Amino acid sequence: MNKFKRTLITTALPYANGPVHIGHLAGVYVPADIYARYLRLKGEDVLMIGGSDEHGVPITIKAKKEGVTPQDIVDRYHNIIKDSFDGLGISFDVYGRTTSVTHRKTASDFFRRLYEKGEFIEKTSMQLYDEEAGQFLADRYVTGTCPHCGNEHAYGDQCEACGTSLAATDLINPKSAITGNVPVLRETSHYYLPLDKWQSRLEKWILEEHKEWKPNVYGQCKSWLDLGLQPRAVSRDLDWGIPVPVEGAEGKVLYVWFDAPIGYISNTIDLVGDDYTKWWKDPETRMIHFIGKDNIVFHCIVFPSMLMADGSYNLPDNVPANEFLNLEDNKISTSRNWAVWLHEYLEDFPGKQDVLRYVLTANAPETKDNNFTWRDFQARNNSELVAILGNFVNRAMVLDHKYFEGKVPACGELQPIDEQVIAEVREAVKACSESLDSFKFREALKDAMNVARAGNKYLADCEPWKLWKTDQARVATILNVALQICANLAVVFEPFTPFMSKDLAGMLGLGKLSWDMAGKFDLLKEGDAIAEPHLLFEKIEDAPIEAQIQKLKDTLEKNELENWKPAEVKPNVDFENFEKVDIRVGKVLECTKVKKSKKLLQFLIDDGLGKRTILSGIAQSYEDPSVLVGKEICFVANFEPRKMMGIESQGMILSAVNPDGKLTVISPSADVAPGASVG
Ligand code: B3M
Ligand code: ZN
Repeated sequence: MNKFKRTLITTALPYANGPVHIGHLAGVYVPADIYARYLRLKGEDVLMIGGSDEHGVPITIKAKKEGVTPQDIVDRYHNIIKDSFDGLGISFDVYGRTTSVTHRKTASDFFRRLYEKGEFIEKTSMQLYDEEAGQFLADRYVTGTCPHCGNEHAYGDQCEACGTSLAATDLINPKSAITGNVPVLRETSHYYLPLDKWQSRLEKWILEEHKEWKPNVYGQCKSWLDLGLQPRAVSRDLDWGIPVPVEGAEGKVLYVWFDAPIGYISNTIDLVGDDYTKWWKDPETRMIHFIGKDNIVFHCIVFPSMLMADGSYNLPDNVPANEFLNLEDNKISTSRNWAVWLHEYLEDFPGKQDVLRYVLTANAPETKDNNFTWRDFQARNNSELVAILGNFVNRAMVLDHKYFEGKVPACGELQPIDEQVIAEVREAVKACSESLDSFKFREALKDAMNVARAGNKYLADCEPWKLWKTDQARVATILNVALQICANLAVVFEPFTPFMSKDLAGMLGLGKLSWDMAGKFDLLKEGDAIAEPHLLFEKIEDAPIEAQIQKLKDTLEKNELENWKPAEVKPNVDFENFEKVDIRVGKVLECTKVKKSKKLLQFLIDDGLGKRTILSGIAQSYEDPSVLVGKEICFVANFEPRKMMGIESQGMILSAVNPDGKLTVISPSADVAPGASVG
């Protein structure tokens, strides 16, 4: 593996049009952070580059909606995102932004270099144009029907239903996202990167030289390459972005997917200055892109083509893209607010960063889409972190305090059971390393957990508390081994749960951690002091979990309301049939809840001819039914009488249903004599 001197880790730059959620974390940032921390522990030279993607249409759409500038939007979300990553312990060496001066210059220079080398084609074509808004519609500014799968809400750059990447002009029935108008076609010219020029080099590089890439990544690349690459426009007619830095391109900006990956370079420059060439151009540096599956083509085909067109950069060594994480069985969606937002999690669960990191890794969508549920979150905390890891460490340390006053006891001669647990720990550590080296983080976490499982079983099997009276030297050996396992846990868990690891290392008095400590059993010396133990993890009760589930239910209801549409009109009825329904006005004389029924109200109505009783299932909409007394309401007078709860109902009260399910009775808008017919 080590033909490389250093590793550059990049993480997809999240759009600064909203906060980050658990889908982003599970897909990109948690695995990247695990990997970066692991390499650092191994003493390798590594940089982890991150930053916000602050251009692109989603940002301008959001700004327009709120009546603020795109800069306002990106300033707001860049800070929220950056702080929340910090809060979760995502250990970026730099977290930059694509509106920075360095980035503007780096991206402009990059474009100009390619332009001067003749690497672009300039093409004039017909593009969608919104006449009312006075602007061209590209990417997310236009929605319509996907020509591949028929999804009616596809965007001009991609269909989220089938994942196909689209050109705005591919859409069937396109509609402007700005005005809702049907766009017209208008001529414009753009710069295109001829991806076809790089087809055969990409084929050789990916399909032949990188067969080790994850099957989901390799497969997507292969199907793109099999389809045959086409030139791709890298400029747009927009006013938010980096101006195309060549003459005659006024009013055009770089396509966001052209400038964003260059952001990795700019942010490296911001961190290390001219030394960036060492990280980007020295063949002894390897580059790893951590991304989600919707970004594969840009990182494996488009950006590498840009880098090849330049000619002086390294290509990525691996792109371990993840699939998607769903939330409670539904696709995570920023616009529908169906997400667990990181900044909210950090507020709702203070001090529980590791729990989220653990659950997202244990459940990572590495090979297929996966599902996050709050119940699973709770169960993994309570039955894994608390019951296995936390419990083992606590037991070992409490016993040590009980028998040896918090000093590391002497290790005597090892017995087979000790040798066995040592072997198990070493095996788990080795497996963990191998899994981490091959980007299998779920597996790696299981391996790390196996260290704790082995420790738990060891203590349970040895039962040192039963030996204290007869063989104190043996108890000393057992606890020495158990404490060494605790020290191993501090090391192997550092990439996954760094907060716990720091806490544990502190209690054990371990200095700086390094990966080569893992598997060793002399990490703690006889007589070393162990701090008074406290619990590493605490049980999560039902209440906070139920509160989160309720929050999601509220979101669901709110979305339903917002998406509510009146029902389709029923088939026509003729006058003759309509006339058969005898609708009249009546005056409410009495109105009370029916005992033992949640739904029914009992009305006594003056119908002009006499009094009648009518039952109506609207009790849940009228907290205090007496408000209806004295009101005139409409009712069906010839509705077949029927008995409910032992009471005969002689008619039907008319009421309207609101989108939120609330019912309201229908009253005439002015006084009408009871018994008057409605029609
Ligand atoms: N901002 C898309 C995304 O957030 C995009 C990634 C850029 S990485 C250079 O999915
Ligand atoms: Zn589609």
